Amino acid sequence: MGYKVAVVGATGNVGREMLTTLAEREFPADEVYAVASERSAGAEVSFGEDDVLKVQDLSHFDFSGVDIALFSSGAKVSEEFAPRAARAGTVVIDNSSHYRMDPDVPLVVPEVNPDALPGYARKHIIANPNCSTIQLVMALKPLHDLAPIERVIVSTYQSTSGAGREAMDELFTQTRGIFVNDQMKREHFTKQIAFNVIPHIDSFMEDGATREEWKMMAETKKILDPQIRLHATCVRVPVFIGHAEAVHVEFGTPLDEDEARSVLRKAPGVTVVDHRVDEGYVTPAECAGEDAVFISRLRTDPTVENGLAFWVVADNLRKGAALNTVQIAETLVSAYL
Ligand code: 11C
Repeated sequence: MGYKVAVVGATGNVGREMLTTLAEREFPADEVYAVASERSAGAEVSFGEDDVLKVQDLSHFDFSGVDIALFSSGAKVSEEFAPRAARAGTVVIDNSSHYRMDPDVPLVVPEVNPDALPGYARKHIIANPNCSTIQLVMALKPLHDLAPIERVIVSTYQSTSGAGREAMDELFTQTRGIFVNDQMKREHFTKQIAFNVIPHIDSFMEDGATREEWKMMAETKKILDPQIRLHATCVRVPVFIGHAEAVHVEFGTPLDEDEARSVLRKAPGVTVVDHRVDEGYVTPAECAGEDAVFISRLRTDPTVENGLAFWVVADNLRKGAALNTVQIAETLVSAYL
């Protein structure tokens, strides 16, 4: 039997990628509905190579009979409509930040904490982590199984697609504008993004961290281990797709660098590309469109006891969002629905 699947936020960066991923991976769906705000209702979106879906208005969409809904319309929409869908019997897999820290909602990366998934039964909602958290925990989990992680310092280099399609357009327009001497327009970013980097993603919190930095800390603890201490600096860079992170880890027991490399090579969903030569590492330009989380530049950090440093890169719209959501749906239908 096939499932009825709705993609809410179907016209956005992640929503479109969700439709592509469902089609590419041949998710066992009888029906796929594209749903979005009233503004986008009636528009058409591609599903796979040949199909086109007409976008339906979320405020009038009837979730009864829909088995799974993948939400990617932002926290406010999820807050209002995910419980509505859940009451209709739909299991919601939510890509927004709204339910991630709810103790009754599992926060899942299938390769890392699939055991959390049955918790969906409490609210009929499963949360998909933030993109920058997903690629980080994919790298940390195999290492944490080898030697306990005590502390992580991470600096991110996040692409503009994380902020939406219009933010990508802003990078394009500003870059072009600089060459043709046009007036610089800023709408989505707090500073010029073309030929610049901005140490500010999401809103500021009282302690000086940004919410993006707080999310990386809180979500890593929830997914992996509440004992891990993590401090992040999140930076927006003038890249269209692909988030990169420089990660420094301190372990509670010694960890051999070669053993770490070998364990990461065997980890599901992870690809190690680590040659100490020109081009022997992965950058966002190469990871765009790829499913794997790539690890490069692995080396001992001699400045702390049991320290390891590495570089991790992933397509933030795929493993960081749409792919992880679809993988959750796949695990759900194979084991629980
Ligand atoms: C960014 N990581 O790159 C964000 C996008 O909490 O789901 C995803 C925000 C979230 O801007």
